Amino acid sequence: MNITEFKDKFYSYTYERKYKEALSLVDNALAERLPPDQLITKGILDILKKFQSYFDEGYINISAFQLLAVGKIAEDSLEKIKPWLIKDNQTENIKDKIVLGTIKNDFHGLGKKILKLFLEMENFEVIDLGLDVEPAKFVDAAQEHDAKYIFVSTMMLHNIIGVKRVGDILFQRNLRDKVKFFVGGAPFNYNYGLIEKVGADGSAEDVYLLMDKIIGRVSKRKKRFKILRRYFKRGM
Ligand code: B12
Repeated sequence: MNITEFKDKFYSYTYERKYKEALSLVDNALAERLPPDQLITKGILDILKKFQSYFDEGYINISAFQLLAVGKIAEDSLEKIKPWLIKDNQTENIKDKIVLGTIKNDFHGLGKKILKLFLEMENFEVIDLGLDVEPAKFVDAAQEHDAKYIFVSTMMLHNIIGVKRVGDILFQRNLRDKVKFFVGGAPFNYNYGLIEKVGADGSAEDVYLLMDKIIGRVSKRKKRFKILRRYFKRGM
């Protein structure tokens, strides 16, 4: 099996809500030594984006129930792939600490899960606060663990107020220069202006762009492509 075949089959199984088949497809792909990071970035992430666009653009009638099934299959597949993502270089020093979570009232956990996997792969220490996190808790955790970054994820526009609150609390506690505040998720991907409005230092549409920002590791070709895509998106 190659990655395209994996993607096609994974799409059919998720679309038809065939949980067991999708999960054993992941097992087979891993057994056949398909690169685990590509199973995520070129497989599962692409499929999620496909469902995302169906939902956003109303191409086909996708129910919340269907999305729940897609979410469950994707989450459990990621868990299966996780142990295969262990870095070759285990001796590399642990990088900075990152406090990560979704903001209060937000239960969209897939993006956060993917970020955590890739950040840990890059040897960052991730303090995962989970879903539905009060704004102050992000700052409390950053102080407690002496974290360099706070990463707040949200998929819903009306939760932006909670995200801004994190920035405000950082400011009130005189931590604004000490802690880097990153935000991400659908609202920021659709409207870049919101990044500044919530007082964040930055955002990223996906894990590659994020890694580029925090450790500067992305190929020049990929970077040019992303910049172009971003340019056209802004123009729309
Ligand atoms: C799947 C999905 C669900 C699933 C979630 C499953 C799960 N386990 O997470 C279920 C069915 C449960 C769900 C529920 C709901 N959903 Co929903 N959902 C989606 C959908 C289709 C895809 C989201 C997703 O998982 N994408 C895949 C992941 C991998 O991508 P991602 O999260 O964007 O993450 C990537 C980047 O954004 C970035 N990133 C993410 N976070 C961060 C953080 C930082 C710091 C950085 C740097 C980067 C970063 O990196 C990630 C990896 O590449 C979106 C559509 C959309 N446009 O996003 C709607 C969407 C987010 N949902 C929406 C809504 C309205 C809801 C519900 C309220 C529906 C309802 N009426 O019940 C509930 C809300 C539940 C709640 N309170 O949280 C709306 C929100 C609209 C708004 N007002 O903003 C959307 C936009 C759909 C729409 N167009 O209307 N949903």
